[in-house]
Amino acid sequence: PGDENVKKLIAVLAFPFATHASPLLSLVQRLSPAVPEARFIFFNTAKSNNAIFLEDDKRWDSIRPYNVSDGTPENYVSSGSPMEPIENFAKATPENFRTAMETVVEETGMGFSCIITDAFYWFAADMAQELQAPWVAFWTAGPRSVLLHLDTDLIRGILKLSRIDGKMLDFLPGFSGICATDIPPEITCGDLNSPMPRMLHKMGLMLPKATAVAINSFEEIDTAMVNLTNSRFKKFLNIGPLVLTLPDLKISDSEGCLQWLDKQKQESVAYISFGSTVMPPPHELEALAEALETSGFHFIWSIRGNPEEKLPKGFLERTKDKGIVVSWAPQLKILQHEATGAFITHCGWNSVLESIVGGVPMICRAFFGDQRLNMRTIENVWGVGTGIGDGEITKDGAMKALELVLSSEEGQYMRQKLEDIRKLAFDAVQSHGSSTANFETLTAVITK
Ligand code: U2F
Repeated sequence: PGDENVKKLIAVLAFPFATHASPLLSLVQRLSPAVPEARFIFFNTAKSNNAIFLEDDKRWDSIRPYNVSDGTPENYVSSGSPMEPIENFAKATPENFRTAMETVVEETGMGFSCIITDAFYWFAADMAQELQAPWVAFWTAGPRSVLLHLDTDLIRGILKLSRIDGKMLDFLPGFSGICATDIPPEITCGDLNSPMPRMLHKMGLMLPKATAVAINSFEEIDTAMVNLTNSRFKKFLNIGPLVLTLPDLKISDSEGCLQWLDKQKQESVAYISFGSTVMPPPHELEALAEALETSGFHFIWSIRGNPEEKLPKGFLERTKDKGIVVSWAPQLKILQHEATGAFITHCGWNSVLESIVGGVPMICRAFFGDQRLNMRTIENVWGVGTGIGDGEITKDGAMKALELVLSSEEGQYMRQKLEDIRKLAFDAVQSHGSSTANFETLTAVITK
């Protein structure tokens, strides 16, 4: 709306790391037409805002990026640890958000009628109470991990921190057969005084206070979780997969991955990506490269940075007829292409959903956070993928997994199961689907 038609201000508080802010922006883009009189202020770091707001996109004029401090101390010299920017940012919250929100209130003379935040932001419970406004928390991962965070204290009490190896979560409804070592380590053994475990612990305590928790998932993907989540939150709204509910965005494919795929046989290509933050250690990259070279399967490998430096010497030249290596791939389109037959993934939730939507079985090498839990769900609950070796990538383990998924009957069986789940995903976002109904409930919460 033009300034004079703005009747409501809605604050959106994004988490600026990994793939958190862009699904939150997708959610807000979907909400905005439903609340035409509202202006959404998207509070996020400058770096993340610059990455996700496309310059020429005027479709969502009612969503305005607003930069907040990223918490980098003055004269800061980076140690190179990838956790450091996250920890600096976590320390700067919630003051950085509060300052920015106060400035907007002063500038516009309007108060916020609703706060939509990344679910990590437990402090929004207090903000919402002060404003007497609803708090909508958005969880960017799966339903199992959010439930476990609620029970951090219980789980820690039962498992006893020092020895979790070999212990099972059978005492938790819905989690029998899941090992304690498979769940996010922040829950079982993280130091609750350090920034991320502390934030997640507090989140577990505060999230039940949210007016609604929205999640980028759909009820039918994990029916065992539906009653459990409904009983723990005021409103738990599966509204995804969001990738199926947005207009087709321009996805750049400067390296021609899709054209190359057009020339490949059906279900013959392995796509490899470890998401936006993970980089496997050099010996695992080498093992995977050797497995691809020896097995001869065709591949697209998305690897951030300079591939010449990351992959074995001569690998790119020797495999140039078999595969493409790019620094960023049109993943969603690749996974929907009929030539793609396997996805070697770190099991980030967005990747898992995209693989399901594309009907591509997964070969899993999980690293941190919810990823191992997602891997177990893929393997044991849905049966649509396999682990790789003993957790680390080895040449032999990768070759066996590729063989299994790309050229065995078991791989075909996984594809059939995926077809069923995939259909459920598409049904959920149809006009009578569960995600559509939940989205309407969510709209009602923010328009009230
Ligand atoms: C964190 O996950 P990541 O950001 O590491 O990974 P994903 O959730 O799988 O999201 C990666 C997204 O980046 C896209 C891809 C996904 O939408 O399509 N992408 C791409 O377009 N091209 C590429 O070459 C590579 C990736 C965290 F690490 C996980 O544990 C969490 O589950 C996740 C959600 O909270 O956030």
